[in-house]
Amino acid sequence: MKKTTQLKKLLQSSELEFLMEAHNGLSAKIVEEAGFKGIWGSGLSISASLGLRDNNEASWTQVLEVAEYMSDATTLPILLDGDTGYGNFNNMRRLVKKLEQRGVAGVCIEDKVFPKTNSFIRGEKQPLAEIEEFSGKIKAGIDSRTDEDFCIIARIEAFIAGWGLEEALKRAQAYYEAGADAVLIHSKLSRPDQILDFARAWKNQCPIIIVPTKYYSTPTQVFRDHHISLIIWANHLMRSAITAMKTTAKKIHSTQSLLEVEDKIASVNEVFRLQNDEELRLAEKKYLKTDNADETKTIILAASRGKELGGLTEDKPKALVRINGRSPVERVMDFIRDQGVKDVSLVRGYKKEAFQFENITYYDNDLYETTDELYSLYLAQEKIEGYCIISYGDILFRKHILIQLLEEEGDLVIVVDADETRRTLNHEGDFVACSKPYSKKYDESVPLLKRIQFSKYTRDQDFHGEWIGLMKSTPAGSIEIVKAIKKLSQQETFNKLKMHHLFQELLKNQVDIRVLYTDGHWLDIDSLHDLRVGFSF
Ligand code: SPV
Ligand code: MG
Repeated sequence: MKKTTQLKKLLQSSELEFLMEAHNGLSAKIVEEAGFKGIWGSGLSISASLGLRDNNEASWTQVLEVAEYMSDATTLPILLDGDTGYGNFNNMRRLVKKLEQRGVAGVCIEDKVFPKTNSFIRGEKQPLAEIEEFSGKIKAGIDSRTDEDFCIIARIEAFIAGWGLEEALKRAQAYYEAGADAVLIHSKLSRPDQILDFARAWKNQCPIIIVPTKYYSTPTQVFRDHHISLIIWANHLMRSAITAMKTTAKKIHSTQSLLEVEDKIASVNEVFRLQNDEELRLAEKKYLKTDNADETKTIILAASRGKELGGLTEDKPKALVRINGRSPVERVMDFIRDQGVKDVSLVRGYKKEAFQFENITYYDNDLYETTDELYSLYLAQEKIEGYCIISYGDILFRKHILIQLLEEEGDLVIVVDADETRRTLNHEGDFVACSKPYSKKYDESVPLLKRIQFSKYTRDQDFHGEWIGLMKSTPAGSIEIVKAIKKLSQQETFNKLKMHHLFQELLKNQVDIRVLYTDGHWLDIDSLHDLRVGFSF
Protein backbone atom coordinates (compact mmCIF):
# COMPACT_ATOMS: atom_id res chain seq x y z
CA MET A 1 0.00 0.00 0.00
CA LYS A 2 1.24 3.51 -0.82
CA LYS A 3 2.62 5.38 2.16
CA THR A 4 0.08 8.16 1.64
CA THR A 5 -2.76 5.65 1.70
CA GLN A 6 -1.32 4.02 4.82
CA LEU A 7 -1.38 7.36 6.62
CA LYS A 8 -4.87 8.18 5.41
CA LYS A 9 -6.08 4.81 6.68
CA LEU A 10 -4.54 5.48 10.08
CA LEU A 11 -6.45 8.75 10.24
CA GLN A 12 -9.68 7.12 9.22
CA SER A 13 -9.25 4.03 11.37
CA SER A 14 -11.96 3.33 13.93
CA GLU A 15 -9.22 2.48 16.43
CA LEU A 16 -7.02 4.96 18.26
CA GLU A 17 -3.74 4.99 16.31
CA PHE A 18 -0.25 6.25 17.14
CA LEU A 19 2.67 7.97 15.44
CA MET A 20 6.13 7.83 16.95
CA GLU A 21 8.67 10.57 16.48
CA ALA A 22 11.82 10.10 14.42
CA HIS A 23 14.39 12.64 13.36
CA ASN A 24 16.71 10.79 10.97
CA GLY A 25 16.98 7.57 8.98
CA LEU A 26 18.21 5.53 11.93
CA SER A 27 15.46 6.57 14.33
CA ALA A 28 12.88 6.03 11.56
CA LYS A 29 14.08 2.42 11.30
CA ILE A 30 13.92 2.00 15.05
CA VAL A 31 10.31 3.25 15.06
CA GLU A 32 9.41 0.73 12.40
CA GLU A 33 11.09 -2.16 14.21
CA ALA A 34 9.27 -1.25 17.42
CA GLY A 35 6.00 -1.99 15.63
CA PHE A 36 4.55 1.47 15.02
CA LYS A 37 2.45 2.04 11.94
CA GLY A 38 3.58 5.58 11.23
CA ILE A 39 6.19 8.24 11.97
CA TRP A 40 6.01 11.82 13.13
CA GLY A 41 8.80 13.86 11.54
CA SER A 42 9.12 16.23 14.46
CA GLY A 43 10.38 19.75 13.81
CA LEU A 44 11.66 19.99 17.36
CA SER A 45 13.59 16.71 17.16
CA ILE A 46 14.96 17.28 13.67
CA SER A 47 16.21 20.77 14.56
CA ALA A 48 17.60 19.58 17.92
CA SER A 49 19.48 16.74 16.26
CA LEU A 50 20.95 19.26 13.83
CA GLY A 51 22.09 21.30 16.84
CA LEU A 52 19.54 24.03 16.06
CA ARG A 53 16.57 25.68 17.74
CA ASP A 54 12.99 24.92 16.78
CA ASN A 55 12.66 28.40 15.26
CA ASN A 56 12.94 27.69 11.56
CA GLU A 57 16.70 27.91 11.85
CA ALA A 58 17.01 24.89 9.58
CA SER A 59 15.86 25.88 6.11
CA TRP A 60 12.93 24.03 4.60
CA THR A 61 15.17 22.25 2.11
CA GLN A 62 17.41 21.07 4.95
CA VAL A 63 14.34 19.62 6.67
CA LEU A 64 13.33 18.10 3.34
CA GLU A 65 16.69 16.34 3.11
CA VAL A 66 16.26 14.81 6.55
CA ALA A 67 12.72 13.73 5.62
CA GLU A 68 14.08 12.06 2.51
CA TYR A 69 16.62 10.05 4.53
CA MET A 70 13.83 9.02 6.86
CA SER A 71 11.54 8.10 4.01
CA ASP A 72 14.25 6.01 2.35
CA ALA A 73 14.97 4.20 5.60
CA THR A 74 11.46 3.02 6.35
CA THR A 75 8.37 1.51 4.80
CA LEU A 76 6.19 3.44 7.25
CA PRO A 77 4.29 6.58 6.29
CA ILE A 78 5.78 9.81 7.60
CA LEU A 79 3.71 12.78 8.68
CA LEU A 80 6.13 15.69 8.52
CA ASP A 81 5.88 18.59 10.91
CA GLY A 82 5.85 21.38 8.33
CA ASP A 83 5.79 24.21 10.90
CA THR A 84 3.93 27.09 9.25
CA GLY A 85 4.57 25.84 5.72
CA TYR A 86 7.76 27.91 5.52
CA GLY A 87 6.07 31.01 4.08
CA ASN A 88 2.79 31.80 2.40
CA PHE A 89 0.46 29.70 0.24
CA ASN A 90 3.03 29.61 -2.55
CA ASN A 91 5.73 28.14 -0.33
CA MET A 92 3.17 25.61 0.86
CA ARG A 93 2.45 24.54 -2.72
CA ARG A 94 6.11 23.91 -3.36
CA LEU A 95 6.50 22.12 -0.04
CA VAL A 96 3.69 19.69 -0.86
CA LYS A 97 5.11 19.01 -4.29
CA LYS A 98 8.57 18.26 -2.93
CA LEU A 99 7.29 16.11 -0.06
CA GLU A 100 5.27 14.00 -2.45
CA GLN A 101 8.35 13.54 -4.62
CA ARG A 102 10.39 12.34 -1.65
CA GLY A 103 7.89 9.77 -0.44
CA VAL A 104 6.60 11.66 2.59
CA ALA A 105 2.96 10.74 3.26
CA GLY A 106 1.59 13.97 4.66
CA VAL A 107 2.35 17.33 6.21
CA CYS A 108 1.02 19.13 9.24
CA ILE A 109 1.09 22.92 9.27
CA GLU A 110 0.31 25.13 12.27
CA ASP A 111 -1.56 28.44 12.28
CA LYS A 112 1.32 30.58 13.50
CA VAL A 113 3.57 33.06 11.71
CA PHE A 114 6.98 32.40 10.13
CA PRO A 115 9.48 32.11 11.80
CA LYS A 116 7.66 30.11 14.44
CA THR A 117 8.76 29.15 17.92
CA ASN A 118 8.15 25.82 19.63
CA SER A 119 4.71 25.77 21.24
CA PHE A 120 6.11 25.15 24.71
CA ILE A 121 8.27 28.28 24.68
CA ARG A 122 6.52 31.59 25.52
CA GLY A 123 3.35 30.35 23.81
CA GLU A 124 1.22 33.40 24.66
CA LYS A 125 3.63 35.71 22.91
CA GLN A 126 3.27 33.87 19.63
CA PRO A 127 0.97 35.51 17.10
CA LEU A 128 -1.54 33.32 15.31
CA ALA A 129 -2.03 33.44 11.57
CA GLU A 130 -5.11 35.12 10.09
CA ILE A 131 -7.78 32.48 9.66
CA GLU A 132 -8.35 33.36 5.98
CA GLU A 133 -4.68 33.41 5.20
CA PHE A 134 -4.12 30.02 6.84
CA SER A 135 -7.21 28.53 5.19
CA GLY A 136 -5.84 29.70 1.84
CA LYS A 137 -2.59 27.94 2.61
CA ILE A 138 -4.46 24.71 3.34
CA LYS A 139 -6.41 25.05 0.10
CA ALA A 140 -3.23 25.74 -1.87
CA GLY A 141 -1.65 22.62 -0.41
CA ILE A 142 -4.65 20.51 -1.31
CA ASP A 143 -4.83 21.90 -4.84
CA SER A 144 -1.16 21.20 -5.43
CA ARG A 145 -1.09 17.58 -4.30
CA THR A 146 -1.09 15.06 -7.11
CA ASP A 147 -1.92 12.12 -4.86
CA GLU A 148 -5.23 12.68 -3.15
CA ASP A 149 -4.19 10.42 -0.28
CA PHE A 150 -1.35 12.82 0.62
CA CYS A 151 -2.62 14.12 3.97
CA ILE A 152 -2.73 17.77 4.89
CA ILE A 153 -3.30 18.38 8.56
CA ALA A 154 -4.25 21.72 10.10
CA ARG A 155 -2.78 22.34 13.53
CA ILE A 156 -4.61 24.72 15.80
CA GLU A 157 -2.46 26.75 18.17
CA ALA A 158 -5.30 28.76 19.75
CA PHE A 159 -4.87 27.14 23.21
CA ILE A 160 -1.10 27.53 23.03
CA ALA A 161 -1.44 31.24 22.30
CA GLY A 162 -3.83 31.73 25.22
CA TRP A 163 -7.18 31.68 23.43
CA GLY A 164 -10.19 29.63 24.49
CA LEU A 165 -12.33 26.84 23.12
CA GLU A 166 -14.41 29.15 20.95
CA GLU A 167 -11.41 30.43 19.00
CA ALA A 168 -10.06 26.88 18.65
CA LEU A 169 -13.35 25.60 17.27
CA LYS A 170 -13.75 28.55 14.92
CA ARG A 171 -10.33 27.88 13.47
CA ALA A 172 -10.89 24.15 13.27
CA GLN A 173 -14.12 24.67 11.39
CA ALA A 174 -12.49 27.01 8.87
CA TYR A 175 -9.56 24.71 8.24
CA TYR A 176 -11.81 21.69 7.94
CA GLU A 177 -13.91 23.55 5.40
CA ALA A 178 -10.76 24.52 3.54
CA GLY A 179 -10.20 20.79 3.05
CA ALA A 180 -7.86 19.65 5.85
CA ASP A 181 -7.84 15.86 6.25
CA ALA A 182 -7.65 16.17 10.03
CA VAL A 183 -7.11 18.77 12.73
CA LEU A 184 -4.34 18.66 15.31
CA ILE A 185 -5.37 20.36 18.51
CA HIS A 186 -2.45 21.31 20.71
CA SER A 187 -2.26 22.14 24.41
CA LYS A 188 0.59 22.86 26.79
CA LEU A 189 -1.36 22.19 30.00
CA SER A 190 -0.44 19.28 32.21
CA ARG A 191 -4.06 18.17 32.23
CA PRO A 192 -5.98 17.21 29.09
CA ASP A 193 -8.99 19.46 29.79
CA GLN A 194 -8.64 21.74 26.73
CA ILE A 195 -8.22 18.77 24.45
CA LEU A 196 -11.17 16.87 25.88
CA ASP A 197 -13.42 19.96 25.74
CA PHE A 198 -12.44 20.44 22.13
CA ALA A 199 -13.06 16.78 21.28
CA ARG A 200 -16.52 16.84 22.83
CA ALA A 201 -17.49 20.01 20.98
CA TRP A 202 -15.99 18.93 17.64
CA LYS A 203 -18.36 15.99 17.32
CA ASN A 204 -16.18 13.92 15.04
CA GLN A 205 -16.47 16.21 12.04
CA CYS A 206 -13.04 15.05 10.98
CA PRO A 207 -10.26 13.10 12.70
CA ILE A 208 -8.55 14.74 15.71
CA ILE A 209 -4.83 14.39 16.35
CA ILE A 210 -3.25 15.20 19.70
CA VAL A 211 0.29 15.53 21.11
CA PRO A 212 0.16 14.68 24.83
CA THR A 213 3.75 15.73 25.60
CA LYS A 214 2.64 17.93 28.52
CA TYR A 215 -0.43 16.00 29.70
CA TYR A 216 1.44 12.72 29.45
CA SER A 217 0.02 11.29 32.67
CA THR A 218 -3.46 11.05 31.19
CA PRO A 219 -4.38 7.40 30.64
CA THR A 220 -4.55 6.59 26.95
CA GLN A 221 -8.03 5.14 27.43
CA VAL A 222 -9.32 8.65 28.16
CA PHE A 223 -8.36 9.70 24.62
CA ARG A 224 -9.97 6.60 23.21
CA ASP A 225 -13.17 7.40 25.08
CA HIS A 226 -13.12 10.89 23.56
CA HIS A 227 -12.80 9.59 20.01
CA ILE A 228 -9.34 10.94 19.40
CA SER A 229 -8.08 9.40 16.14
CA LEU A 230 -4.34 9.68 16.40
CA ILE A 231 -1.81 10.28 19.17
CA ILE A 232 1.65 11.62 18.38
CA TRP A 233 4.46 10.67 20.77
CA ALA A 234 6.33 13.71 19.59
CA ASN A 235 9.92 13.78 20.82
CA HIS A 236 10.72 10.78 22.96
CA LEU A 237 13.35 9.11 20.83
CA MET A 238 15.32 12.33 20.56
CA ARG A 239 15.06 12.83 24.33
CA SER A 240 16.04 9.24 25.14
CA ALA A 241 19.03 9.57 22.79
CA ILE A 242 20.14 12.67 24.70
CA THR A 243 20.04 10.79 28.02
CA ALA A 244 21.87 7.78 26.61
CA MET A 245 24.53 9.85 24.85
CA LYS A 246 25.19 11.99 27.91
CA THR A 247 25.62 8.95 30.15
CA THR A 248 28.01 7.26 27.72
CA ALA A 249 30.03 10.39 27.01
CA LYS A 250 30.44 11.16 30.72
CA LYS A 251 31.46 7.60 31.52
CA ILE A 252 34.07 7.40 28.77
CA HIS A 253 35.39 10.83 29.69
CA SER A 254 35.75 10.04 33.38
CA THR A 255 37.16 6.51 33.02
CA GLN A 256 39.28 7.15 29.91
CA SER A 257 38.22 3.70 28.86
CA LEU A 258 35.47 1.91 26.98
CA LEU A 259 35.25 -0.95 29.40
CA GLU A 260 32.27 0.21 31.39
CA VAL A 261 30.14 1.20 28.45
CA GLU A 262 30.77 -1.54 25.92
CA ASP A 263 28.09 -3.96 27.05
CA LYS A 264 25.56 -1.20 27.76
CA ILE A 265 25.42 0.19 24.25
CA ALA A 266 24.40 -1.22 20.88
CA SER A 267 27.07 -3.45 19.37
CA VAL A 268 28.76 -2.49 16.14
CA ASN A 269 27.07 -5.51 14.58
CA GLU A 270 23.73 -4.12 15.63
CA VAL A 271 24.63 -0.92 13.80
CA PHE A 272 25.44 -2.97 10.68
CA ARG A 273 22.14 -4.81 11.01
CA LEU A 274 20.19 -1.57 11.25
CA GLN A 275 22.04 -0.32 8.18
CA ASN A 276 20.87 -3.48 6.40
CA ASP A 277 24.35 -4.60 5.59
CA GLU A 278 22.91 -8.03 4.79
CA GLU A 279 21.13 -6.63 1.74
CA LEU A 280 24.41 -5.27 0.39
CA ARG A 281 26.07 -8.65 0.91
CA LEU A 282 23.39 -10.35 -1.14
CA ALA A 283 23.57 -7.65 -3.82
CA GLU A 284 27.33 -8.09 -4.03
CA LYS A 285 26.77 -11.76 -4.60
CA LYS A 286 24.49 -10.94 -7.46
CA TYR A 287 26.37 -8.09 -9.09
CA LEU A 288 30.08 -8.43 -8.29
CA LYS A 289 32.25 -11.05 -9.88
CA THR A 290 34.60 -11.33 -6.93
CA ASP A 291 31.67 -11.37 -4.53
CA ASN A 292 32.38 -14.82 -3.17
CA ALA A 293 35.71 -13.96 -1.63
CA ASP A 294 34.62 -14.26 1.96
CA GLU A 295 33.11 -17.69 1.29
CA THR A 296 35.85 -18.97 -0.95
CA LYS A 297 37.99 -21.76 0.43
CA THR A 298 41.57 -22.29 -0.55
CA ILE A 299 43.46 -25.55 -0.38
CA ILE A 300 47.24 -25.49 -0.70
CA LEU A 301 48.97 -28.78 -1.40
CA ALA A 302 52.38 -28.77 0.27
CA ALA A 303 53.07 -32.30 1.52
CA SER A 304 56.09 -33.24 -0.56
CA ARG A 305 59.70 -32.55 0.30
CA GLY A 306 61.16 -31.53 -3.04
CA LYS A 307 64.38 -33.52 -2.90
CA GLU A 308 65.63 -31.75 -6.00
CA LEU A 309 66.56 -28.78 -3.83
CA GLY A 310 68.99 -30.88 -1.80
CA GLY A 311 70.13 -29.48 1.53
CA LEU A 312 67.65 -26.59 1.37
CA THR A 313 64.87 -29.02 2.20
CA GLU A 314 66.61 -30.86 5.02
CA ASP A 315 64.53 -29.24 7.73
CA LYS A 316 61.56 -27.97 5.72
CA PRO A 317 59.61 -28.79 2.57
CA LYS A 318 60.32 -26.79 -0.56
CA ALA A 319 57.05 -24.90 -0.16
CA LEU A 320 58.72 -23.16 2.78
CA VAL A 321 62.06 -22.35 1.16
CA ARG A 322 62.39 -18.60 1.17
CA ILE A 323 62.86 -16.87 -2.13
CA ASN A 324 63.33 -13.12 -1.93
CA GLY A 325 62.39 -13.21 1.77
CA ARG A 326 59.14 -15.08 1.29
CA SER A 327 58.35 -18.74 0.74
CA PRO A 328 56.04 -19.80 -2.12
CA VAL A 329 53.36 -20.79 0.39
CA GLU A 330 53.51 -17.39 2.07
CA ARG A 331 53.19 -15.66 -1.28
CA VAL A 332 50.15 -17.71 -2.23
CA MET A 333 48.54 -17.05 1.15
CA ASP A 334 49.25 -13.32 0.96
CA PHE A 335 47.79 -13.08 -2.55
CA ILE A 336 44.72 -15.04 -1.59
CA ARG A 337 44.08 -13.04 1.54
CA ASP A 338 44.56 -9.79 -0.38
CA GLN A 339 41.57 -10.87 -2.44
CA GLY A 340 39.48 -11.23 0.72
CA VAL A 341 39.67 -15.01 0.96
CA LYS A 342 39.92 -16.01 4.61
CA ASP A 343 39.39 -19.76 4.68
CA VAL A 344 42.79 -21.27 3.94
CA SER A 345 43.69 -24.94 4.37
CA LEU A 346 47.05 -26.55 3.81
CA VAL A 347 47.92 -30.20 3.39
CA ARG A 348 51.31 -30.81 4.93
CA GLY A 349 53.41 -33.96 5.20
CA TYR A 350 57.19 -33.75 5.10
CA LYS A 351 58.48 -31.81 8.16
CA LYS A 352 54.96 -30.80 8.99
CA GLU A 353 56.07 -29.08 12.18
CA ALA A 354 57.86 -26.48 10.04
CA PHE A 355 54.48 -24.96 9.16
CA GLN A 356 53.82 -22.38 11.86
CA PHE A 357 51.22 -20.19 10.18
CA GLU A 358 48.19 -19.15 12.17
CA ASN A 359 44.57 -19.06 11.03
CA ILE A 360 45.02 -22.03 8.76
CA THR A 361 43.34 -25.40 8.81
CA TYR A 362 46.01 -28.07 8.53
CA TYR A 363 45.51 -31.53 7.08
CA ASP A 364 48.30 -34.01 7.68
CA ASN A 365 49.38 -36.39 4.97
CA ASP A 366 51.58 -38.62 7.07
CA LEU A 367 51.91 -41.01 4.13
CA TYR A 368 53.56 -38.31 2.04
CA GLU A 369 56.42 -40.60 1.06
CA THR A 370 54.21 -43.21 -0.55
CA THR A 371 51.31 -41.08 -1.77
CA ASP A 372 50.86 -38.33 -4.32
CA GLU A 373 48.93 -35.08 -4.91
CA LEU A 374 45.45 -36.52 -5.25
CA TYR A 375 45.73 -38.33 -1.95
CA SER A 376 46.67 -35.05 -0.30
CA LEU A 377 43.67 -33.33 -1.87
CA TYR A 378 41.48 -36.22 -0.77
CA LEU A 379 42.47 -35.55 2.85
CA ALA A 380 41.13 -32.00 2.56
CA GLN A 381 38.04 -32.94 0.57
CA GLU A 382 35.64 -31.50 3.16
CA LYS A 383 36.97 -28.11 2.05
CA ILE A 384 36.13 -28.74 -1.59
CA GLU A 385 32.78 -27.15 -1.26
CA GLY A 386 31.28 -23.93 -2.60
CA TYR A 387 33.79 -21.60 -4.23
CA CYS A 388 37.22 -23.11 -4.01
CA ILE A 389 40.81 -22.38 -5.06
CA ILE A 390 43.32 -25.20 -5.22
CA SER A 391 46.99 -24.35 -5.50
CA TYR A 392 50.26 -26.20 -5.31
CA GLY A 393 52.38 -24.88 -2.49
CA ASP A 394 55.60 -24.80 -4.48
CA ILE A 395 54.71 -22.50 -7.33
CA LEU A 396 55.45 -18.83 -7.78
CA PHE A 397 53.08 -16.79 -9.85
CA ARG A 398 52.32 -13.17 -10.31
CA LYS A 399 49.33 -11.80 -8.46
CA HIS A 400 47.42 -10.75 -11.57
CA ILE A 401 47.04 -14.42 -12.49
CA LEU A 402 45.06 -15.07 -9.33
CA ILE A 403 42.96 -11.94 -9.83
CA GLN A 404 42.16 -12.99 -13.38
CA LEU A 405 41.36 -16.51 -12.24
CA LEU A 406 38.87 -15.23 -9.66
CA GLU A 407 37.16 -13.11 -12.30
CA GLU A 408 36.99 -15.85 -14.89
CA GLU A 409 33.63 -17.45 -15.46
CA GLY A 410 33.19 -21.20 -15.51
CA ASP A 411 32.57 -23.89 -12.92
CA LEU A 412 36.09 -25.25 -13.26
CA VAL A 413 38.97 -23.10 -14.46
CA ILE A 414 42.62 -24.09 -14.64
CA VAL A 415 45.56 -21.79 -15.36
CA VAL A 416 47.71 -22.94 -18.27
CA ASP A 417 51.05 -21.46 -19.25
CA ALA A 418 51.37 -21.11 -23.02
CA ASP A 419 54.96 -19.90 -22.96
CA GLU A 420 57.10 -22.64 -24.51
CA THR A 421 60.41 -20.91 -24.15
CA ARG A 422 60.92 -21.98 -20.56
CA ARG A 423 60.46 -25.68 -21.26
CA THR A 424 63.45 -27.89 -21.84
CA LEU A 425 63.32 -31.45 -22.97
CA ASN A 426 63.79 -32.80 -19.48
CA HIS A 427 61.15 -30.60 -17.90
CA GLU A 428 58.32 -32.55 -16.30
CA GLY A 429 54.85 -31.15 -16.11
CA ASP A 430 51.11 -31.42 -16.69
CA PHE A 431 50.91 -30.81 -20.41
CA VAL A 432 47.56 -29.94 -21.84
CA ALA A 433 45.82 -29.82 -25.18
CA CYS A 434 42.96 -27.34 -25.43
CA SER A 435 40.14 -26.55 -27.81
CA LYS A 436 42.25 -23.67 -29.10
CA PRO A 437 45.74 -22.35 -28.57
CA TYR A 438 46.71 -19.23 -26.73
CA SER A 439 46.37 -16.11 -28.80
CA LYS A 440 47.28 -12.54 -28.06
CA LYS A 441 44.29 -11.41 -30.12
CA TYR A 442 40.92 -10.95 -28.50
CA ASP A 443 38.57 -13.75 -29.30
CA GLU A 444 35.22 -14.42 -27.70
CA SER A 445 35.36 -18.22 -27.66
CA VAL A 446 36.64 -19.85 -24.51
CA PRO A 447 39.43 -22.45 -24.52
CA LEU A 448 38.44 -25.73 -22.93
CA LEU A 449 40.69 -28.51 -21.73
CA LYS A 450 40.73 -31.49 -24.09
CA ARG A 451 43.57 -33.66 -22.86
CA ILE A 452 46.13 -33.63 -20.07
CA GLN A 453 49.09 -35.82 -19.28
CA PHE A 454 51.94 -35.69 -16.83
CA SER A 455 55.20 -36.35 -18.60
CA LYS A 456 58.57 -35.09 -19.61
CA TYR A 457 58.31 -32.31 -22.13
CA THR A 458 57.82 -33.57 -25.65
CA ARG A 459 57.60 -31.48 -28.73
CA ASP A 460 54.08 -32.73 -29.28
CA GLN A 461 52.48 -30.17 -31.55
CA ASP A 462 49.08 -30.81 -30.03
CA PHE A 463 50.03 -29.45 -26.63
CA HIS A 464 49.12 -25.87 -25.99
CA GLY A 465 50.69 -25.40 -22.63
CA GLU A 466 51.30 -26.60 -19.11
CA TRP A 467 48.95 -26.50 -16.12
CA ILE A 468 50.70 -24.36 -13.52
CA GLY A 469 49.14 -25.96 -10.45
CA LEU A 470 46.43 -23.37 -9.83
CA MET A 471 42.68 -23.75 -10.35
CA LYS A 472 39.32 -22.69 -9.07
CA SER A 473 35.83 -24.11 -8.86
CA THR A 474 32.33 -22.81 -8.23
CA PRO A 475 29.87 -24.72 -6.02
CA ALA A 476 28.82 -26.78 -9.05
CA GLY A 477 32.46 -27.42 -10.03
CA SER A 478 33.36 -28.43 -6.48
CA ILE A 479 30.62 -31.06 -6.51
CA GLU A 480 32.12 -32.54 -9.68
CA ILE A 481 35.61 -32.59 -8.15
CA VAL A 482 34.43 -34.40 -5.04
CA LYS A 483 32.47 -36.87 -7.15
CA ALA A 484 35.55 -37.62 -9.25
CA ILE A 485 37.87 -37.95 -6.23
CA LYS A 486 35.44 -40.33 -4.54
CA LYS A 487 35.33 -42.47 -7.65
CA LEU A 488 39.13 -42.47 -8.06
CA SER A 489 39.66 -43.26 -4.40
CA GLN A 490 38.12 -46.69 -5.05
CA GLN A 491 41.08 -47.56 -7.26
CA GLU A 492 43.87 -49.60 -5.76
CA THR A 493 46.42 -47.25 -7.27
CA PHE A 494 44.78 -44.18 -5.75
CA ASN A 495 47.81 -43.40 -3.58
CA LYS A 496 49.85 -42.84 -6.69
CA LEU A 497 47.39 -40.66 -8.55
CA LYS A 498 48.24 -37.08 -9.46
CA MET A 499 46.12 -34.04 -10.25
CA HIS A 500 46.06 -34.79 -13.98
CA HIS A 501 44.23 -38.01 -13.17
CA LEU A 502 41.52 -35.93 -11.56
CA PHE A 503 41.19 -33.77 -14.68
CA GLN A 504 41.10 -36.89 -16.85
CA GLU A 505 38.27 -38.27 -14.73
CA LEU A 506 36.39 -34.97 -14.98
CA LEU A 507 36.80 -34.98 -18.77
CA LYS A 508 35.52 -38.53 -18.80
CA ASN A 509 32.46 -37.27 -16.92
CA GLN A 510 32.05 -34.64 -19.67
CA VAL A 511 32.65 -31.79 -17.27
CA ASP A 512 33.79 -28.59 -18.99
CA ILE A 513 37.15 -27.37 -17.72
CA ARG A 514 37.91 -23.86 -18.87
CA VAL A 515 41.46 -22.80 -19.51
CA LEU A 516 42.83 -19.44 -18.49
CA TYR A 517 46.04 -18.89 -20.42
CA THR A 518 49.01 -17.07 -19.05
CA ASP A 519 52.06 -16.24 -21.07
CA GLY A 520 54.73 -17.05 -18.49
CA HIS A 521 54.67 -15.08 -15.23
CA TRP A 522 54.93 -18.19 -13.08
CA LEU A 523 57.39 -20.81 -11.98
CA ASP A 524 57.33 -24.12 -10.21
CA ILE A 525 60.24 -24.79 -7.96
CA ASP A 526 61.67 -28.06 -9.20
CA SER A 527 65.35 -27.33 -9.19
CA LEU A 528 68.07 -25.06 -7.93
CA HIS A 529 67.91 -23.43 -11.35
CA ASP A 530 64.25 -22.62 -10.75
CA LEU A 531 65.21 -21.11 -7.42
CA ARG A 532 67.67 -18.79 -9.10
CA VAL A 533 65.04 -17.69 -11.61
CA GLY A 534 62.63 -17.35 -8.72
CA PHE A 535 64.71 -14.52 -7.35
CA SER A 536 63.48 -12.34 -10.14
CA PHE A 537 59.87 -12.75 -9.03
C1 SPV B 1 7.27 18.92 17.20
O1 SPV B 1 7.45 17.77 17.54
O2 SPV B 1 8.14 19.58 16.63
C2 SPV B 1 5.99 19.56 17.44
C3 SPV B 1 5.21 19.15 18.57
O3 SPV B 1 5.67 20.47 16.73
S1 SPV B 1 5.58 20.22 19.82
O4 SPV B 1 6.98 20.18 20.08
O5 SPV B 1 4.80 19.75 20.94
O6 SPV B 1 5.17 21.55 19.43
MG1 MG C 1 7.11 21.28 15.63
